[in-house]
Amino acid sequence: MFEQLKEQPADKILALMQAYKEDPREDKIDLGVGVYKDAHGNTPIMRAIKAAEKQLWETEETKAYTGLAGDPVFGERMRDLVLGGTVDEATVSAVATPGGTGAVRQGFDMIRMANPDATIHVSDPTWPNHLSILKHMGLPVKPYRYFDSETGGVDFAGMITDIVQARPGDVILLHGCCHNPTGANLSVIEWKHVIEKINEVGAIPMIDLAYQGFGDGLDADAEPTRMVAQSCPETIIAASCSKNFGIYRERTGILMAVSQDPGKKKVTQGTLAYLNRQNFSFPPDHGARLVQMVLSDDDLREDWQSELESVRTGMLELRHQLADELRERSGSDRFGFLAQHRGMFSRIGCGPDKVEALREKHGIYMVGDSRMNIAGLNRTTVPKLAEAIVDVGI
Ligand code: PLP
Ligand code: TYF
Repeated sequence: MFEQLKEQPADKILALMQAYKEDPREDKIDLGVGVYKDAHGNTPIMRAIKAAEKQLWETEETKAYTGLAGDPVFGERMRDLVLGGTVDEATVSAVATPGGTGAVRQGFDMIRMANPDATIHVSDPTWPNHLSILKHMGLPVKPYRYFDSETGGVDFAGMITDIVQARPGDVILLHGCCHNPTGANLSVIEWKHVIEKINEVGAIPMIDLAYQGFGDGLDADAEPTRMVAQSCPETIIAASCSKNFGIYRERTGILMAVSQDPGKKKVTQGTLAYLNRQNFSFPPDHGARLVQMVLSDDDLREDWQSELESVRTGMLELRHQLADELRERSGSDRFGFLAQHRGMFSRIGCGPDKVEALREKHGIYMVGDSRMNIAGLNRTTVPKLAEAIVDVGI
């Protein structure tokens, strides 16, 4: 039987991690995988998470199963963090999932159950795992224009032209904030316009929210998701706790389905729990419990928010420093978009030959599509990167 299996393509981002590890150069710079790193290159456990973990160790009395949807309090706290009380709770179904990826996967599964003919419209480009999961599941996919490599911003006219081609019942997958891999995001006014078009064509928005708190702040980053959930008859939301709580390996995320018709909740909630049961039964609890504890305790929450805020502003400072260094060295404003982008990533917009030159000649590792993780930089490496970018002729 196993002889029937074929070799599967490797994840390019994860393969790059390995290549970086094997590079003996001491001054190499890792701008690959999307993991937050501090100025020393470490991915610390956040203070509030560590404190919650200690408290949990002291007080937890059982490791018996939770429920198929996870602990309901986790669901409530996450619903409030993401939706901020902007929609009636009677309209929100939610299940805990293994990470944001688990939420995305379960969301696609729900779509397939509800409407196997739905085409999923994805931004061009999008997170490669969206495409690989959709391909694996055999769901029809169609890209919509998104990134304008000339300006480093969003090709908004192209995006709208493509989105209105969707059929009723199709799904439009949107990054809630901090677009991965480009870093280019819609303005609030542009979001309003997208929502209008989605409703006009009768499509269903699905929002992947993996970086709430990494862009313009916790509420600002959730604002587009809230607008969508308030304005569309049905919304699917896949949110990750990996980055904003720094609990990557704990696999913590949530899938929410919002229907403006509260009569739908019983069946929708039941479907999400059913899908968890088919795929893994109970979702992981440890990370979800830590998140729930941090969000439920005023002191822990305040400390978490303040640490998250320093992470966010630290990345913004690096963006500004890099844009300034590049303005000086290139004598032009063509890299100004780096300061406009938000989140961990920016796509610099060069071809794979230049990405390779950065790696070979300068030991700078970015993903082949020229996506770089800003958090892989520090004040000292920013000028080195700027110099290398100009040196290889980007
Ligand atoms: N969606 C996007 C766009 C991402 O970049 C990520 C990666 O971090 C995820 C979802 C899910 O991450 P995780 O499964 O680690 O929570
Ligand atoms: O895009 C990234 O780098 C993050 C982390 O298969 C990641 O989202 C990368 C690859 C992968 C899962 C997560």
